[in-house]
Amino acid sequence: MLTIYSDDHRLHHGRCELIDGELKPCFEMPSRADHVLQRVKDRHLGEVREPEDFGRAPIERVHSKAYLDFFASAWSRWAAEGHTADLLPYTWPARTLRSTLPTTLHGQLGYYSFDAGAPITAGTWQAAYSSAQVALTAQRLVAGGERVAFALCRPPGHHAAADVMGGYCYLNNAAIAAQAFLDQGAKRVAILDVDYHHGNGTQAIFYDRSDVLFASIHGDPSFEFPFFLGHADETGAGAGEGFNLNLPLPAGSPWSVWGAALDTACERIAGYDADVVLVSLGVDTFKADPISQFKLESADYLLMGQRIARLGKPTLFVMEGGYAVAEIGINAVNVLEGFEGR
Ligand code: SS9
Ligand code: ZN
Repeated sequence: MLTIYSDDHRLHHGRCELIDGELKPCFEMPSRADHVLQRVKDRHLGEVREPEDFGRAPIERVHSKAYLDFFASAWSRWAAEGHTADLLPYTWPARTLRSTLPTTLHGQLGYYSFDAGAPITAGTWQAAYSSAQVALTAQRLVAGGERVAFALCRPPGHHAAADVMGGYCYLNNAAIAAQAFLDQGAKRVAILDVDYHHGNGTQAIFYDRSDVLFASIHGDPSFEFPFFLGHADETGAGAGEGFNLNLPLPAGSPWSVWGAALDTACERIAGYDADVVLVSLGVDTFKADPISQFKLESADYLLMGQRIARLGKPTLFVMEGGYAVAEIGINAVNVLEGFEGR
């Protein structure tokens, strides 16, 4: 299968995140994408191509213009104030406060984010923009008749909502690609989010719509990030009622539990009559992931790919999380090899 990849991901390299009261190096680091790309090449998965540039218009189909303008200009505003450190928020409009847009950079950063896990550096906008173009380029290939394509996106996207960044995510690559399928004539898109964390951004973007089915298997938000979305009783709203499926699982879940949830998600997707299946491919379900609590083995990712292939649909894989850097390539490419029946 074709892989779409851009070196621009390197332009985003956050310095640190807050872990247990200390600033530690970001888990979401450039070498993640390098390892996945290397494994794609080592396993001769197929050709690797640069993304095309479809501009801002397809991104504006998902994200608000005000949010994009803020994100694109945030670093230059920060630098103009004389700063060189990463730009990180520290105040959010939580309960009892008002969501009114402030005038200052830090106030606006709090308004447009939900956690302190998405640092803005000098190259973050360009990296996130290119990551979205990677997804859009792979999307075009599948829309044009390819059975499958792999968008090797970095930074990831599934925690980003229409006008909110967080959880290492800025632009929702999967949602942007899903909307592009619809805008090019697809009637129904199924998104299967297999990342360890609930894809709160993707769910929020499509929650009141029936043209996108969102199904997610993840650490139960009662104990796991993002904590405030991803429960089983979130089934969609209005026209979207019945088109959102959350399958939260307990800490320690191995393949026997995870694979059963995948069967449930796939059965729902099979009943949806989707034109295309988009997979938010996070491999932080791995037993050695440093920030996660599931127990999947590397060989399990082959089974994951095989099960997804049995849906028999044109499929777009979009890279999300995975922080056991040494094994991220093996695990991600195992899903793709399993899909191809290798
Ligand atoms: C761990 C903090 C986790 C966010 C994780 C985002 C995962 C994106 N102490 N912070 S796939
Ligand atoms: Zn994750």
